[in-house]
Amino acid sequence: MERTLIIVKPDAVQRGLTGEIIKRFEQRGLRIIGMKFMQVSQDLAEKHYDVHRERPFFNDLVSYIVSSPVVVMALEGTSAIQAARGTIGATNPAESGAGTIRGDFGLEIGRNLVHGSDSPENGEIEVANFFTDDELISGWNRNTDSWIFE
Ligand code: IDP
Ligand code: MG
Repeated sequence: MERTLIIVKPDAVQRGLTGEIIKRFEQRGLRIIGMKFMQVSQDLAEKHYDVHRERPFFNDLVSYIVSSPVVVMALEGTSAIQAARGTIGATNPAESGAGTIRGDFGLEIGRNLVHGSDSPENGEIEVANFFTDDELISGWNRNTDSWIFE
């Protein structure tokens, strides 16, 4: 089982797309192990995007993620990283295929609606950055699990 951190970014929450976005991960088969509505702090934003610190868009990226509340989810599943990133689409919504979240709802890279972790290692790190252990319910079972996980 892999873990991925999903952030429904400020633009998606403001546009009333939270439910639509959660639905897509849920129907993909990923199991929710944590979820909350929160305001990301400047410190947490800088930590989350630390790998992009030297990029020219870093300040805009941090301003964007702290600009308004977000919904964060920790999801678990086989190939959770790859599956979630497929559901999300390419970084630039203009290059993202129809049927993906960014391809269906976005136009610009700086308003691309959703974050998903890019590797199993980063999934673990990012989930731990956003959730305390007691906010996570790992290892619970859905009655449908055997119809989703072989
Ligand atoms: P990802 O979200 O698809 O994993 P990353 O390369 O990790 O993409 O970039 C993190 C976020 O930074 C993107 O989701 C996007 O919001 C923003 N971003 C990435 N590249 C650019 C850029 O060239 N200009 C402006 N914003 C960018
Ligand atoms: Mg990334």
